[in-house]
Amino acid sequence: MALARIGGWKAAASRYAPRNRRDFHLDNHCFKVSDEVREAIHSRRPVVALESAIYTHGFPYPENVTLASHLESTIRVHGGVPATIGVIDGIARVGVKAEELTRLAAAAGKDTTLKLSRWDLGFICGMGLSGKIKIGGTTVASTMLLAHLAGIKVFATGGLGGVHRGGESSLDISADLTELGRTPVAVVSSGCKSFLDLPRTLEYLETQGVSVATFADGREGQIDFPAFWTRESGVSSPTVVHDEKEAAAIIYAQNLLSMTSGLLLANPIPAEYSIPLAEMDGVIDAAIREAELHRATGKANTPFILRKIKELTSGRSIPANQALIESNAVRGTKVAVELSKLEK
Ligand code: PSU
Ligand code: MN
Repeated sequence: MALARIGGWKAAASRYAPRNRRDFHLDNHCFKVSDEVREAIHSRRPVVALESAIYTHGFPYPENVTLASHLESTIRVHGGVPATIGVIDGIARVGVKAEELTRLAAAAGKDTTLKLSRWDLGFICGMGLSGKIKIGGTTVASTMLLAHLAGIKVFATGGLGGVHRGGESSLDISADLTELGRTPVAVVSSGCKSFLDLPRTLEYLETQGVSVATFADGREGQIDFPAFWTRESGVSSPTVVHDEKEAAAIIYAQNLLSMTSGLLLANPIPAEYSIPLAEMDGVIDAAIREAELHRATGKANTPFILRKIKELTSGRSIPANQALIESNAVRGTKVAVELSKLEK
């Protein structure tokens, strides 16, 4: 009887608790990888992860539906396999079907839709087991964690979280930064929005052991770490890469060195969409003041500021935002393609 029970427990444990990295490819009650993505990872095809908090908490509905499917097809056109990551019906999913993507995007702005960072993942999946909580958009931090569980090494997004202004006393520092310090996934982003404290963000990444490289795109001299809508930030990038081959070589080297940290690849917004820093500064200062007035702190801070910026730029920030994410998806795919050549 006791033995049978132990046998039963063992069988259950092997179903729910992966014993080694290969087993992470298996599905369990909290984590599912789509067939297409699993097959692509298995055969070492270039897979690019995409986050879903940008749809649930960054972009308004219905523009986010169009963006979500556009990003997936952009990755395919450039020879990659997209893996959008999010929580649906309480299950963390890597790779979603078209109708699931629409469900995620349509959940934008609803009180019941959670913005999920690393610390909320267990909560939503645990509650999901009892059917209580269903949909959540994953941030850079939680998307990295889930991408790594599935075996994905490259992830494209819009903006990275960072150290908030005044973070030295509020300690509001995005979990994206610590995740980069502990999870070996390369994140392609347009840097950080300048409502954050960029110099402190870079200092913090250095402390976490995260390498930060900005694509030079033929530029000479000082290369700035980009500030999302703006190519220039006045803050110098710690290192520079010239093309996707170089970026892939760094990922490959970090793997060969068994490094457990990630890599931040900063891809400046395409020049034709770049909004001058001085213009954005005024808008951002006003948005920060509004956020303080409404006491939008903690995880509500970033979505609140994004909404205000959209209002204050009469929606002009949206096309720029779309252009930079698309450009990051293309970059991410090219990096993943180069990486898969190195790994073959
Ligand atoms: N910055 C943006 N757009 C975004 C986000 C950040 O310019 O959509 C989202 C991302 O999902 C990022 C998260 O991972 O916000 C960071 O939130 P927090 O600061 O609460 O960790
Ligand atoms: Mn925060």
